[in-house]
Amino acid sequence: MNNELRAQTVVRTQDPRGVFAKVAFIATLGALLLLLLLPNGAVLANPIDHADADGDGIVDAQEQVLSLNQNQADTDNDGYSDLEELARHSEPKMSQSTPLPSTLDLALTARGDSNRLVVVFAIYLGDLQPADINLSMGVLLGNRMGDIPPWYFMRDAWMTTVPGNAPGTSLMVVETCLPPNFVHALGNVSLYGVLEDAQTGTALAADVVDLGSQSGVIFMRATPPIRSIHAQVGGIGGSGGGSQPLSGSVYLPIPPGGDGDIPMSWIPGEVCYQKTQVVGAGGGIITHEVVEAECRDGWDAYCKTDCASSVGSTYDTLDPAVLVGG
Ligand SMILES: [Ca+2]
Ligand SMILES: [Ca+2]
Ligand SMILES: [Ca+2]
Repeated sequence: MNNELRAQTVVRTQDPRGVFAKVAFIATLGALLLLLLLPNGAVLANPIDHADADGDGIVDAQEQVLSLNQNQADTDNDGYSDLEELARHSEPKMSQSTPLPSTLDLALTARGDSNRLVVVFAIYLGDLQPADINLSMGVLLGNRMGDIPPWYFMRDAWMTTVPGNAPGTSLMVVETCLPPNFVHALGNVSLYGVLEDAQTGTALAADVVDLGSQSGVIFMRATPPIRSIHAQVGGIGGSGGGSQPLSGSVYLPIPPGGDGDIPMSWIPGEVCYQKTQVVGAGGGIITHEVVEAECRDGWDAYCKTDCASSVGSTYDTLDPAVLVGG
Protein backbone atom coordinates (compact mmCIF):
# COMPACT_ATOMS: atom_id res chain seq x y z
CA MET A 1 0.00 0.00 0.00
CA ASN A 2 2.71 2.37 0.99
CA ASN A 3 4.75 1.55 -2.08
CA GLU A 4 1.74 2.00 -4.26
CA LEU A 5 1.17 5.40 -2.72
CA ARG A 6 4.78 6.33 -3.27
CA ALA A 7 4.60 5.24 -6.84
CA GLN A 8 1.64 7.50 -7.49
CA THR A 9 3.16 10.52 -5.82
CA VAL A 10 4.92 12.69 -8.32
CA VAL A 11 7.50 15.14 -7.13
CA ARG A 12 8.22 18.31 -8.99
CA THR A 13 11.42 19.73 -7.69
CA GLN A 14 13.96 22.19 -8.91
CA ASP A 15 16.34 21.31 -6.13
CA PRO A 16 19.31 19.45 -7.58
CA ARG A 17 20.29 17.79 -4.32
CA GLY A 18 19.74 14.37 -5.67
CA VAL A 19 17.66 11.29 -5.57
CA PHE A 20 17.99 10.60 -1.88
CA ALA A 21 16.27 13.83 -0.87
CA LYS A 22 13.55 13.21 -3.44
CA VAL A 23 12.86 9.73 -2.14
CA ALA A 24 12.80 10.99 1.44
CA PHE A 25 10.32 13.68 0.46
CA ILE A 26 8.06 11.28 -1.42
CA ALA A 27 8.13 8.92 1.54
CA THR A 28 7.25 11.73 3.93
CA LEU A 29 4.33 12.99 1.86
CA GLY A 30 3.13 9.45 1.18
CA ALA A 31 3.30 8.45 4.82
CA LEU A 32 1.55 11.62 5.89
CA LEU A 33 -1.32 11.16 3.44
CA LEU A 34 -1.68 7.51 4.35
CA LEU A 35 -1.65 8.28 8.04
CA LEU A 36 -4.30 10.92 7.62
CA LEU A 37 -6.41 8.94 5.19
CA LEU A 38 -6.85 5.85 7.32
CA PRO A 39 -8.66 7.29 10.34
CA ASN A 40 -10.65 9.73 8.23
CA GLY A 41 -11.50 7.20 5.57
CA ALA A 42 -12.90 4.94 8.24
CA VAL A 43 -15.21 7.56 9.74
CA LEU A 44 -18.10 8.52 7.53
CA ALA A 45 -18.87 12.02 8.74
CA ASN A 46 -22.04 13.91 7.86
CA PRO A 47 -22.35 14.64 4.17
CA ILE A 48 -20.91 18.01 3.16
CA ASP A 49 -23.59 20.68 3.01
CA HIS A 50 -23.88 21.81 -0.61
CA ALA A 51 -26.91 24.08 -0.21
CA ASP A 52 -26.65 26.92 -2.74
CA ALA A 53 -29.59 29.29 -2.20
CA ASP A 54 -28.84 31.62 -5.12
CA GLY A 55 -27.65 28.90 -7.51
CA ASP A 56 -24.44 30.72 -8.43
CA GLY A 57 -22.35 27.58 -7.85
CA ILE A 58 -20.74 28.79 -4.61
CA VAL A 59 -22.40 26.94 -1.74
CA ASP A 60 -23.90 29.01 1.08
CA ALA A 61 -21.25 28.02 3.62
CA GLN A 62 -18.48 29.14 1.27
CA GLU A 63 -20.22 32.45 0.52
CA GLN A 64 -20.26 33.09 4.27
CA VAL A 65 -16.51 32.49 4.51
CA LEU A 66 -15.91 34.87 1.61
CA SER A 67 -18.38 37.49 2.92
CA LEU A 68 -20.49 37.23 -0.24
CA ASN A 69 -24.28 37.43 -0.54
CA GLN A 70 -25.58 33.86 -0.45
CA ASN A 71 -29.01 35.00 -1.65
CA GLN A 72 -27.77 36.91 -4.67
CA ALA A 73 -25.89 35.23 -7.51
CA ASP A 74 -24.25 38.52 -8.49
CA THR A 75 -23.50 40.32 -5.22
CA ASP A 76 -22.29 43.57 -6.83
CA ASN A 77 -24.71 43.57 -9.79
CA ASP A 78 -22.04 43.94 -12.44
CA GLY A 79 -23.32 41.13 -14.64
CA TYR A 80 -20.74 38.57 -13.51
CA SER A 81 -21.81 35.99 -10.94
CA ASP A 82 -19.93 35.64 -7.67
CA LEU A 83 -18.48 32.37 -8.94
CA GLU A 84 -17.29 33.86 -12.21
CA GLU A 85 -15.57 36.71 -10.37
CA LEU A 86 -13.99 34.28 -7.92
CA ALA A 87 -12.77 31.99 -10.69
CA ARG A 88 -11.50 34.89 -12.81
CA HIS A 89 -9.90 36.84 -9.97
CA SER A 90 -11.98 40.00 -10.07
CA GLU A 91 -13.66 41.48 -7.02
CA PRO A 92 -17.19 40.08 -6.44
CA LYS A 93 -18.08 42.94 -4.11
CA MET A 94 -16.99 45.86 -6.29
CA SER A 95 -18.97 46.56 -9.45
CA GLN A 96 -16.01 48.56 -10.87
CA SER A 97 -14.00 45.32 -10.90
CA THR A 98 -14.89 42.86 -13.65
CA PRO A 99 -12.91 39.95 -15.11
CA LEU A 100 -10.14 40.61 -17.59
CA PRO A 101 -10.43 38.75 -20.89
CA SER A 102 -9.39 35.13 -20.46
CA THR A 103 -10.08 31.77 -21.99
CA LEU A 104 -9.67 29.63 -18.87
CA ASP A 105 -9.02 30.42 -15.24
CA LEU A 106 -8.86 28.83 -11.83
CA ALA A 107 -9.12 30.00 -8.23
CA LEU A 108 -8.81 27.98 -5.05
CA THR A 109 -10.57 28.68 -1.79
CA ALA A 110 -11.52 26.64 1.26
CA ARG A 111 -13.83 26.27 4.25
CA GLY A 112 -14.41 24.00 7.20
CA ASP A 113 -17.34 21.58 7.34
CA SER A 114 -18.11 18.83 9.87
CA ASN A 115 -14.53 18.36 10.89
CA ARG A 116 -13.25 18.33 7.34
CA LEU A 117 -11.35 20.83 5.31
CA VAL A 118 -13.17 21.49 2.05
CA VAL A 119 -10.96 22.71 -0.79
CA VAL A 120 -12.84 24.44 -3.60
CA PHE A 121 -11.71 24.73 -7.21
CA ALA A 122 -13.58 27.55 -8.95
CA ILE A 123 -13.00 27.01 -12.65
CA TYR A 124 -13.79 29.29 -15.57
CA LEU A 125 -14.07 26.95 -18.54
CA GLY A 126 -14.78 29.57 -21.19
CA ASP A 127 -16.13 27.62 -24.15
CA LEU A 128 -14.39 24.38 -23.16
CA GLN A 129 -16.16 21.33 -21.76
CA PRO A 130 -15.30 19.65 -18.44
CA ALA A 131 -13.91 16.67 -20.37
CA ASP A 132 -11.37 18.96 -22.06
CA ILE A 133 -9.43 19.53 -18.85
CA ASN A 134 -7.71 17.58 -16.12
CA LEU A 135 -7.35 18.79 -12.58
CA SER A 136 -4.37 18.17 -10.38
CA MET A 137 -3.63 19.22 -6.86
CA GLY A 138 -0.53 19.38 -4.74
CA VAL A 139 1.10 20.82 -1.72
CA LEU A 140 4.20 22.84 -0.92
CA LEU A 141 6.05 21.20 1.96
CA GLY A 142 9.15 23.05 3.01
CA ASN A 143 10.76 23.95 -0.30
CA ARG A 144 9.30 21.09 -2.26
CA MET A 145 6.14 20.58 -4.24
CA GLY A 146 4.40 17.24 -4.29
CA ASP A 147 1.29 16.30 -6.24
CA ILE A 148 -1.50 14.71 -4.23
CA PRO A 149 -2.49 11.51 -6.04
CA PRO A 150 -5.70 12.03 -8.03
CA TRP A 151 -7.34 8.96 -6.47
CA TYR A 152 -6.87 10.59 -3.09
CA PHE A 153 -8.29 14.03 -3.72
CA MET A 154 -10.99 12.94 -6.17
CA ARG A 155 -12.34 10.13 -4.03
CA ASP A 156 -15.08 12.26 -2.45
CA ALA A 157 -15.13 15.07 -4.97
CA TRP A 158 -18.33 16.98 -5.63
CA MET A 159 -18.91 18.84 -8.85
CA THR A 160 -21.34 21.29 -10.43
CA THR A 161 -21.43 23.47 -13.54
CA VAL A 162 -23.22 26.78 -14.18
CA PRO A 163 -23.38 29.09 -17.20
CA GLY A 164 -20.96 32.03 -17.48
CA ASN A 165 -21.75 35.64 -18.34
CA ALA A 166 -20.93 35.37 -22.06
CA PRO A 167 -23.12 33.08 -24.16
CA GLY A 168 -21.62 29.61 -24.58
CA THR A 169 -19.26 29.94 -21.59
CA SER A 170 -19.49 27.95 -18.41
CA LEU A 171 -18.02 27.57 -14.96
CA MET A 172 -17.35 24.49 -12.92
CA VAL A 173 -16.90 23.99 -9.21
CA VAL A 174 -15.05 20.98 -7.84
CA GLU A 175 -14.94 20.46 -4.11
CA THR A 176 -12.75 17.94 -2.37
CA CYS A 177 -11.94 17.22 1.27
CA LEU A 178 -8.73 16.96 3.19
CA PRO A 179 -8.42 16.00 6.83
CA PRO A 180 -7.85 19.15 8.92
CA ASN A 181 -4.99 17.31 10.62
CA PHE A 182 -3.09 17.70 7.38
CA VAL A 183 -2.86 21.42 8.13
CA HIS A 184 -2.59 21.07 11.90
CA ALA A 185 0.38 18.72 11.51
CA LEU A 186 2.22 21.04 9.14
CA GLY A 187 1.38 24.48 10.59
CA ASN A 188 1.47 26.25 7.22
CA VAL A 189 0.43 24.72 3.94
CA SER A 190 0.31 26.08 0.42
CA LEU A 191 -2.11 24.00 -1.61
CA TYR A 192 -2.00 24.36 -5.36
CA GLY A 193 -4.34 23.39 -8.14
CA VAL A 194 -3.50 23.11 -11.83
CA LEU A 195 -5.78 22.86 -14.86
CA GLU A 196 -4.26 20.86 -17.66
CA ASP A 197 -5.23 20.23 -21.23
CA ALA A 198 -6.71 16.73 -21.14
CA GLN A 199 -5.15 15.89 -24.50
CA THR A 200 -1.63 17.22 -24.13
CA GLY A 201 -1.19 17.49 -20.36
CA THR A 202 -0.05 21.10 -20.76
CA ALA A 203 -0.73 23.23 -17.70
CA LEU A 204 -3.19 25.97 -18.64
CA ALA A 205 -4.04 27.70 -15.35
CA ALA A 206 -3.04 27.42 -11.71
CA ASP A 207 -3.81 28.90 -8.33
CA VAL A 208 -2.66 28.57 -4.75
CA VAL A 209 -4.47 28.78 -1.43
CA ASP A 210 -2.47 29.32 1.74
CA LEU A 211 -3.68 27.68 4.92
CA GLY A 212 -2.28 27.82 8.42
CA SER A 213 -3.07 26.32 11.80
CA GLN A 214 -3.00 28.23 15.06
CA SER A 215 -4.64 27.42 18.40
CA GLY A 216 -6.28 24.40 16.79
CA VAL A 217 -8.07 26.54 14.19
CA ILE A 218 -7.34 26.55 10.48
CA PHE A 219 -6.83 29.91 8.81
CA MET A 220 -7.00 30.80 5.17
CA ARG A 221 -5.21 33.73 3.61
CA ALA A 222 -7.74 35.52 1.45
CA THR A 223 -6.97 38.58 -0.60
CA PRO A 224 -10.39 39.97 -1.53
CA PRO A 225 -11.95 42.37 -1.02
CA ILE A 226 -9.71 44.61 1.03
CA ARG A 227 -6.73 44.35 -1.28
CA SER A 228 -8.70 45.68 -4.23
CA ILE A 229 -10.05 48.60 -2.23
CA HIS A 230 -6.59 49.51 -1.02
CA ALA A 231 -5.02 49.09 -4.42
CA GLN A 232 -7.52 51.57 -5.73
CA VAL A 233 -7.10 54.06 -2.90
CA GLY A 234 -3.34 53.87 -3.32
CA GLY A 235 -3.61 54.28 -7.06
CA ILE A 236 -5.73 57.41 -6.83
CA GLY A 237 -4.40 59.20 -3.83
CA GLY A 238 -1.01 57.66 -3.21
CA SER A 239 -2.33 57.17 0.31
CA GLY A 240 0.93 57.77 2.12
CA GLY A 241 3.46 55.19 3.10
CA GLY A 242 6.72 54.30 1.41
CA SER A 243 7.35 53.54 -2.19
CA GLN A 244 7.51 49.81 -1.47
CA PRO A 245 4.12 48.34 -2.36
CA LEU A 246 2.53 46.36 0.43
CA SER A 247 0.04 43.66 -0.24
CA GLY A 248 -2.70 42.95 2.24
CA SER A 249 -4.30 39.69 3.12
CA VAL A 250 -7.06 38.61 5.41
CA TYR A 251 -6.13 35.88 7.83
CA LEU A 252 -9.50 34.26 8.06
CA PRO A 253 -10.40 31.42 10.45
CA ILE A 254 -12.31 28.56 8.84
CA PRO A 255 -13.44 26.44 11.78
CA PRO A 256 -14.31 22.82 11.06
CA GLY A 257 -18.01 23.12 11.77
CA GLY A 258 -19.97 26.13 12.97
CA ASP A 259 -18.06 28.37 15.33
CA GLY A 260 -17.59 25.75 18.02
CA ASP A 261 -13.82 25.64 17.79
CA ILE A 262 -13.16 29.36 17.99
CA PRO A 263 -11.60 30.36 21.31
CA MET A 264 -13.95 32.50 23.41
CA SER A 265 -11.51 35.40 23.54
CA TRP A 266 -11.43 35.96 19.78
CA ILE A 267 -13.26 39.03 18.51
CA PRO A 268 -16.41 38.27 16.48
CA GLY A 269 -17.27 40.24 13.34
CA GLU A 270 -13.61 40.93 12.59
CA VAL A 271 -10.64 39.34 10.89
CA CYS A 272 -6.92 39.66 11.33
CA TYR A 273 -5.80 41.90 8.48
CA GLN A 274 -2.13 41.74 7.65
CA LYS A 275 0.04 43.74 5.32
CA THR A 276 3.01 41.85 4.04
CA GLN A 277 6.19 42.51 2.14
CA VAL A 278 8.07 40.04 -0.02
CA VAL A 279 11.41 39.33 1.67
CA GLY A 280 12.58 36.41 -0.43
CA ALA A 281 11.82 34.62 -3.66
CA GLY A 282 13.37 31.69 -5.45
CA GLY A 283 12.33 28.56 -7.27
CA GLY A 284 8.74 29.75 -7.31
CA ILE A 285 8.58 30.08 -3.53
CA ILE A 286 7.82 33.52 -2.19
CA THR A 287 8.56 34.45 1.42
CA HIS A 288 6.37 37.15 2.93
CA GLU A 289 6.99 39.04 6.13
CA VAL A 290 4.05 40.52 8.04
CA VAL A 291 4.79 44.23 8.49
CA GLU A 292 1.42 45.44 9.81
CA ALA A 293 -1.39 43.54 11.47
CA GLU A 294 -4.66 44.60 13.08
CA CYS A 295 -8.20 43.38 13.63
CA ARG A 296 -10.65 44.83 11.10
CA ASP A 297 -14.41 44.63 11.24
CA GLY A 298 -17.01 43.88 8.62
CA TRP A 299 -16.54 40.12 8.39
CA ASP A 300 -18.63 37.20 9.54
CA ALA A 301 -15.53 35.77 11.18
CA TYR A 302 -13.23 36.19 14.17
CA CYS A 303 -10.01 38.00 14.87
CA LYS A 304 -7.36 36.40 17.01
CA THR A 305 -6.66 38.52 20.06
CA ASP A 306 -2.94 38.38 19.32
CA CYS A 307 -3.35 39.38 15.66
CA ALA A 308 -1.05 42.41 16.08
CA SER A 309 1.76 40.26 17.42
CA SER A 310 2.08 38.50 14.06
CA VAL A 311 4.20 41.46 12.87
CA GLY A 312 7.66 40.20 12.06
CA SER A 313 6.53 36.65 11.30
CA THR A 314 7.10 35.16 7.87
CA TYR A 315 5.37 32.58 5.72
CA ASP A 316 6.10 30.91 2.41
CA THR A 317 3.77 30.62 -0.49
CA LEU A 318 4.00 29.36 -4.01
CA ASP A 319 3.92 31.55 -7.08
CA PRO A 320 1.19 30.02 -9.29
CA ALA A 321 3.09 31.28 -12.35
CA VAL A 322 5.72 28.54 -11.91
CA LEU A 323 3.00 25.91 -12.21
CA VAL A 324 1.98 27.05 -15.68
CA GLY A 325 5.29 28.47 -16.85
CA GLY A 326 7.13 25.15 -16.66
CA1 LIG B 1 -24.39 30.59 -3.83
CA1 LIG C 1 -23.86 34.64 -4.19
CA1 LIG D 1 -20.53 40.36 -9.81
